Order: sequence, then C-alpha cells, then structure tokens
Amino acid sequence: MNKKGRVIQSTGKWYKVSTDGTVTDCRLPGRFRLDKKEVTNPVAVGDYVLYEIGEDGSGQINEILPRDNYVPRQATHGRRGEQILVANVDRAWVVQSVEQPKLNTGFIDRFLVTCEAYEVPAGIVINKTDLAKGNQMEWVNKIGELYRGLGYPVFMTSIKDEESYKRLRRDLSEITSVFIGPSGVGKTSLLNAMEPGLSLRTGEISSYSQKGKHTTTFARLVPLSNDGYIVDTPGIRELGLVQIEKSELSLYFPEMVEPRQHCKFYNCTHYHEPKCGVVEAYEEGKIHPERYGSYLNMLEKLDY
Ligand SMILES: Nc1nc2c(ncn2[C@@H]2O[C@H](COP(=O)(O)OP(=O)(O)OP(=O)(O)O)[C@@H](O)[C@H]2O)c(=O)[nH]1
Ligand SMILES: [Mg+2]
Ligand SMILES: [Zn+2]
Repeated sequence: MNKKGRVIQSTGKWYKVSTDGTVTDCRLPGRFRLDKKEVTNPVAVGDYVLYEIGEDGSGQINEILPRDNYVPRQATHGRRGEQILVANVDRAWVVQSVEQPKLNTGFIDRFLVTCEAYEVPAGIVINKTDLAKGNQMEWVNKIGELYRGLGYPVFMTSIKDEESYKRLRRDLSEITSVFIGPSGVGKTSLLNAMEPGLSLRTGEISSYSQKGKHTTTFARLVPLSNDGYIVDTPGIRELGLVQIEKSELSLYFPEMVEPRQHCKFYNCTHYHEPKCGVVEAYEEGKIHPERYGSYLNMLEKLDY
C-alpha cells in the first residue's frame, strides 16, 4: 500500500522520506531517471512522494506528486539540463556574508531572476555583519535598501547578534523555506543559532581563499520548533542561470517590467536597440547601475 511522505534528504541513490516524523530510506526505480532527461535529479528535497515499504523495511518511491514550485539551476560539470535545488518552498532565501566570503551582488541577482522566472517568493539574508570594517556597513545597508525597494525582504544577521537572527526566525515560522548561497556564508550556523539543539556540522573558512570548504554535503529539510521547515543546502560556487529567452530576461527584473513596455521593438533586449524604455529609465536613474550591469552580464551569458 502506498504511503504519502516528504523527501527530507537525498544522497543521490537513497532518499529519506518522512511521514508524520517517521523516516524511511527509499530507493527510486530507474524509470524515473529515464523519464526526465532534462533534469539531473528527478527527486529533490521538499518533494512529496508516494512510496511503499518492502519486506526489508526499506521503501520504494512509486510516484512523485506534482510540485507547487521548485528552484533550479543549470547543471554543473558540463552536464546538460537543470538541477533542482529544492521543491515546494514558500520562500527561498539567498544567503550572503559581508566578508569571508565577500558579498556578491551578481549571485544575488541571478538568484532573484531564477526565483522570479519560477515563481518562487525570494528574500535576501546578509550574514556576518560583525565582520564589517570601517564604514562597510553603510554600503551593505545601501544594498539592503536597493533590494527592499524592489519588494524583497532583506535581513542583516550575525550569529553573534541574537536579536538579528531571531527577527529572521519569525519569518520562517509555519512555512517551508530554504537557504541557498555560497559555501561558508553561514547557512548552517544560522540554523544552529536559531534552533539550539540541532547541532548541524559547520566548517571553518579557508584562510587562503576566504571561502568555505563545502561542509554541508547534502540538502536537508529540518523542522523548526516554530512549526517551520527549513532546507539547509550545500554551498554552491556558481548559480548558473537556467535557459531563459533573451527578450524575456527583463520580465524577471521587477524594476524593468513597466519601462520595457515603452520599447519600440517587441523583442528588445534593452542593450543596443534604439528607443528603448529600459535604457531610458536607466539614464533617468530609475534603474540602479548595479542591477543594469547584472542584467547585461546575464544577457551575455544567455548567448551560449
Ligand atoms: N564572524 C562570524 N562568523 C560566522 C557567522 N556565521 C557563520 N560564521 C562562521 O563561518 C564559518 C562557516 O559557517 P557554515 O555555517 O559552515 O557555512 P555554510 O554556509 O553552511 O557553508 P557550507 O555548508 O560549506 O555551504 C564557520 O566558521 C562559522 O562559525 C557570523 O555571523 N559571524
Ligand atoms: Mg552548511
Ligand atoms: Zn528595450
């Protein structure tokens, strides 16, 4: 008889599936892999599945239930298609740190575009504010204001500032969220701080590269005591944009949605074309130079 459960961890071959807190190790029959050549992982953490328990106590996944949404990225290591980072989330947070590793707005922008394109509500966490030097926080706060102005929730946190992560924790209650970001920014540390008793493994930053050492190796869905669920994911070096039509990219920049209606050409890419509403808005200071720069960077990559 089939049971319904949620995938809380995936190691590639085995999936941990939870039903009312009881966890079963499940296998996935090969046919699911053949079905979906365009994705590298047919089942992702957060998926709801139907499974059956065999005589040896292990399970077999028989069906993957339709997803509300998912966060994809371009597959790495030269593989074709996309990798599903997580499925069925109410909010996806991109986590960055002020320093160690340095804040990367290009990463944030690629993440936000992905979430807009896949209709996943997004938010931004900037961690390690305690490492800011001199007037660095002024610049970081300006970045925060920029994204708030675009409608995204932004949290500044430090695991050394209890008030800061408690504020974020309130936004994680009663829903499923995910932390996604480079290695070493403190995704797992934030969870440990918010939920004492979790004791998830964290790792030092490499003193040579100032980056993390990929301490978290598998995505994992963790229950919080405020009835929230949060998925901790392994750090990712690159958030490769999935394939998007060049002329559609600007749809995923909230500040370009109105101006693009004034472009002369319906398939305008807002780069070299005359009478472009987006370039006009940019020249009038209505689109931030960093954001327009990110747009052009992404546009160029979509060429390939
Ligand atoms: N100063 C400071 N250090 C922090 C903060 N948050 C995390 N760290 C440190 O940063 C290092 C990396 O933290 P992790 O939580 O392992 O980072 P992660 O994002 O989970 O990294 P991966 O699992 O590799 O993706 C650890 O040494 C933490 O103690 C913070 O707010 N301030
Ligand atoms: Mg981690
Ligand atoms: Zn245009």
